[in-house]
Amino acid sequence: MTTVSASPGAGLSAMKVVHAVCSHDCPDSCGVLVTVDELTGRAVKVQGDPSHPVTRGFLCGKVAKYLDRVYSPDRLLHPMRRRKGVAKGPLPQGREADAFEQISWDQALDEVAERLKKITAEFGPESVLPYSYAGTIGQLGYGSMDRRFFHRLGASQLARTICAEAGGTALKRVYGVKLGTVPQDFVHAGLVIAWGANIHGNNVHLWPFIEEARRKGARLVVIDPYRTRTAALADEHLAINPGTDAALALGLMHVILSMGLEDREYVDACTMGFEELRAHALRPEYSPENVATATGIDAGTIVRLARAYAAAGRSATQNTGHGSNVGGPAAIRLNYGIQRSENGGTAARAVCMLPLLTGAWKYKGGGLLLSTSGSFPFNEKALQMPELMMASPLGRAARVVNMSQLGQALTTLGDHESDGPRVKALFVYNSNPGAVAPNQNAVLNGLRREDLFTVVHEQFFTDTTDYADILLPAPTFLEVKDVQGAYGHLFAQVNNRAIAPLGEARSNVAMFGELGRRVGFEEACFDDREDEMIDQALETEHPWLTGITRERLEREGHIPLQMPVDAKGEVLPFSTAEWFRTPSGRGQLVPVPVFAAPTESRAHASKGAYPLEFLPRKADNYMNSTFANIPLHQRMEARTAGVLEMHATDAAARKIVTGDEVEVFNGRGSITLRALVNAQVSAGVVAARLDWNKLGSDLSGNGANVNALTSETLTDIGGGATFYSTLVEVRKGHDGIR
Ligand SMILES: Nc1nc2c(c(=O)[nH]1)N[C@H]1C(S)=C(S)[C@@H](COP(=O)(O)OP(=O)(O)OC[C@H]3O[C@@H](n4cnc5c(=O)[nH]c(N)nc54)[C@H](O)[C@@H]3O)O[C@H]1N2
Ligand SMILES: Nc1nc2c(c(=O)[nH]1)N[C@H]1C(S)=C(S)[C@@H](COP(=O)(O)OP(=O)(O)OC[C@H]3O[C@@H](n4cnc5c(=O)[nH]c(N)nc54)[C@H](O)[C@@H]3O)O[C@H]1N2
Ligand code: SF4
Ligand SMILES: [Mo]
Repeated sequence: MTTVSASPGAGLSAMKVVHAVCSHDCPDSCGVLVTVDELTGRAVKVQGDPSHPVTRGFLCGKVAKYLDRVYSPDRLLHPMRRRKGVAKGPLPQGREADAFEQISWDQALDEVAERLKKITAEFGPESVLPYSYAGTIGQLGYGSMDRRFFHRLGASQLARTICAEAGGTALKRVYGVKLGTVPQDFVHAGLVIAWGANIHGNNVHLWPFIEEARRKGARLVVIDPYRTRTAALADEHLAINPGTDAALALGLMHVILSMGLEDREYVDACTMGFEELRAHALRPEYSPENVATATGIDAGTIVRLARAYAAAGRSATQNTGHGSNVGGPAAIRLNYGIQRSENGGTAARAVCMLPLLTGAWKYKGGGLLLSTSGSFPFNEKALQMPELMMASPLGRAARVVNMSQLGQALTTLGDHESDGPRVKALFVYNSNPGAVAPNQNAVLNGLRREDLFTVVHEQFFTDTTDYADILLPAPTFLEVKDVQGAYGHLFAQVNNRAIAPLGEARSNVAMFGELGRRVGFEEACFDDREDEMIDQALETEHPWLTGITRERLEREGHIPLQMPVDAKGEVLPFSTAEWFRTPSGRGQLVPVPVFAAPTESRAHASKGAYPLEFLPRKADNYMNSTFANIPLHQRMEARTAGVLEMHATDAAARKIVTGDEVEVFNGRGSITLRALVNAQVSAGVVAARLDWNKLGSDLSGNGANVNALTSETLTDIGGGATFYSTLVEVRKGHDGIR
């Protein structure tokens, strides 16, 4: 905390500037400077930290006006209990409080403790299910005291798969660690491929580095079935058929290997399984012509891209510093878009292999970036204490429930004896499953159960709080202290508390620690608070965190990780064999990735029951479902509010024109939107974006969002959600009325 200016004039207020970190689920983990009026204790300004090498002084459109969210009149500020006789179910926005009565924290915690004790005694501790994701990615807020609490209780464990498990596991299978190209080094690239990555919308701090490279002649190619902001700004947009990325990656390998464009020296030094992969990729099914049929990208383009990709970095003009980037190395910004698909793990694995074949890792600015989260070896074991499960009444590791199948967990789990008990208590924090979880009708049917005791710890009334028995108020990142890594850069940061929690909000750490005491846990670890836990997180032998202490973080705000450097002092991940953390110590090219069309796709032999592929997308100006209730953000997203984007061919075939009400449906559900016929999607693909159910974008009045259509099918690797493998049909009007 630094006091930068104390205004001298009489009666004027003193301002201090506090270093915070944006804790939203975003790769950029921006350094944020919060200006606080010391007399009123109010934050008056947020800005990007100009000294942070990736934030570089700016915040995205979502967080630039963050005080609108922090001081929103709609904040949930007090514990509440559902009023007797009020059924669980959707409540109109702005009127939610009518269904609840305000209670004190003491009453709330006692009631939650009593109910949990009763439920665990009657049904066994595994009948309690925590449900959380990345409302905050601060290390403490994301997973620390909460885990201790549920471990000690013996509650079911939650497999947190909804976002990144397929791709993350794929990356680890190929490289052994979640690490990639240093984001600042994208300025040196000659070819950038944004593969299932909406950089301009979801990872905007990478954008200036790419723009700088492009000013020096670099090319940007986007591979995405949707014409995103990123695609519209690119040199080339390849509108791939959803779920066919493994075919494209194998097609590129086919061209590279048949022309002998691989880097044999690098392949020999750093990979294993090359001959097997080579034989596989050279099979006729991965010829450019066959891959063109699967992906919808023409054969000539595939050959051209493969040659440009393999040539990148090898020509004489590479890395000349101030000169041109033409001929510079190839960097793939792979993001999690491609792995939200039935075979998305295999697709991610195939793409991850490309730089291993061309040796792109050898060059500054080359390689691949999916996630850097593996670079932050925080001591999670100390924070989460899994050994407490042994001290629980269960006395063993509890069963694991997959969060991407919450619908089943709440409706059918327990039908079979081998399932273990039914879920009788659900504790939601850091997440809004009523809006974001797939197969929404099953989820909401589960949440509606009157025999399910539901606690929600939240900042706002959401689509999930409508089903809560007890509501607990949560703080924003301005109101808590935490330590944070990033999945898109290599700086550890401290989030200092800028302002006191609003109302009676309590942090995840404080809330779960206190609840542990109420339930009767006697372990000293339930008394730990933020500072002690930050110290625990940093207490590790791992060399990359050497010298990074809480005191230093408090002083400096952000500190670069101590990554290994080469002779020139450069951090070049996977440039040499030492970097790999696979069992073989090499980049794994085996088992060979095999392309298979998702069962829910047009390309599948069965053709599926519905003809159109649906992209239930994220909004550029929201963070999943976060911000959807803030008027400023709604205005920024007005163009896509309640809209189904479709291609003229599909619209004409259904006699649909822009502005028509259209019902989008499949066997799982239906949502009624307004058609927008445009060129954002190709024929055969339709798109709509995530929103809160209760905001009324479903014109039928049923209060659904896009997840009414998505399934609980899991990815091939990692048990992830498959939002982008969804088939639908579209018809004019709804319920066949028009
Ligand atoms: N503005 C904003 N930023 C965000 C978020 C947000 O909601 N809004 N969410 C945050 C979160 S939780 C995450 S995980 C990251 C995710 O960041 P991204 O991984 O970039 O996430 P998505 O937007 O799901 O997917 C990226 C792109 O993949 C495309 N895509 C869909 N299916 C396929 C396919 O089969 N093949 C290919 N090649 N592309 C496909 C989509 O059209 C989309 O444009 O972003 C974070 N940042
Ligand atoms: N159709 C479709 N569905 C999707 C996706 C998609 O692209 N399309 N994306 C998926 C992905 S990648 C992800 S990551 C998930 C994200 O799903 P979620 O993790 O549920 O993300 P959010 O919608 O941002 O909701 C987070 C909630 O946490 C709350 N919160 C924030 N900070 C705190 C805190 O400190 N304590 C507590 N208790 N609460 C807090 C916020 O107020 C917010 O309501 O959604 C998935 N769902
Ligand atoms: S959401 Fe992402 S880009 Fe925006 S301020 Fe937070 S970390 Fe930065
Ligand atoms: Mo995510």
